[in-house]
Amino acid sequence: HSKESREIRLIGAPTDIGAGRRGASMGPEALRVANLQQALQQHGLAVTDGGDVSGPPNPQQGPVQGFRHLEQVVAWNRAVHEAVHGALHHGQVPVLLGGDHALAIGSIAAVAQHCREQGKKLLVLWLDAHADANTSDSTPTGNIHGMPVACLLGDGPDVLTHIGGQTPALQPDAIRQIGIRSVDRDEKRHLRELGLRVYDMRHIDEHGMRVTMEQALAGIDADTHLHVSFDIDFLDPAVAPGVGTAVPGGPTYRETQLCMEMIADTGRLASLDVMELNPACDVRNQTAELVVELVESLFGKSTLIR
Ligand code: NNH
Ligand code: MN
Ligand code: MN
Ligand code: MN
Repeated sequence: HSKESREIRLIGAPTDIGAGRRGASMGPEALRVANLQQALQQHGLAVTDGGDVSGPPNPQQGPVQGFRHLEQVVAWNRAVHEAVHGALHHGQVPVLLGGDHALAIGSIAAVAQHCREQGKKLLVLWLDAHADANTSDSTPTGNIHGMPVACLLGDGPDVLTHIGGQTPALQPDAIRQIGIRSVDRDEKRHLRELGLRVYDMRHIDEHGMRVTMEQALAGIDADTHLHVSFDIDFLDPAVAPGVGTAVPGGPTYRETQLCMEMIADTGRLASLDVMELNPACDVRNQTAELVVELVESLFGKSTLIR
């Protein structure tokens, strides 16, 4: 098993513009305080911290026509898109430090664009308690962090669906969702219409994490660019309290480690989002520290001792 030799570039996006609860804007700094860069470097990986992208402040307003802070969400996503695309152009592995999950629109749109340019197949693993497939009609909150999957599949406002040059950025068969356990009533209809592959908690309960990951990773080959969009609320809140929208009944510490290790074993991880860490909800930065361990596993920590 050869180790990924490409340089990792950390890109902070300190905003909670798409979330209902404030605090994810502190996520990038909490991960730095938990020594993310140093932890990865200890495994011999080359890691640069590219600092933070910037964008407008959170005006803390209510939804307008089904969207909260649409204009500001667009501005942040443009900045993220540019930073992620730039890293990929330099042959780096971009690691987006959120920030709320609405920013996955810009990140994944950039990855999809890059894959088209390079003639690579793209597979996105969406690790989350939520499906994030709402539209302005189905959203119960107007929070755009509940909409990135729909936007990437072409269902959303033009200003968000057109960020990556081609709309839709993704086809439904390019995305596989894992850990889902909270889907809004009308969002469920979208998931069915889109035919998304959803490995929900019921699936993980019945088949176990190992079989679930074998299924989710099936078909990956040497031409595949694997992107992981990791919403920290994927984890059970008993081990990861530092998130804004915790849902009980998530994967345990060991199940999540196995999930990350099996992703690492493919050797194809080429970009990553680490989203929704909310230090305002955390206990002594324990969730940030846990996330650092999991990201180490994603980049092959366990293969070093095998
Ligand atoms: N589905 C809810 C909504 O649309 C919650 C979304 N919150 C998330 N998604 N954290 O991952 O508001
Ligand atoms: Mn999410
Ligand atoms: Mn390009
Ligand atoms: Mn979530």
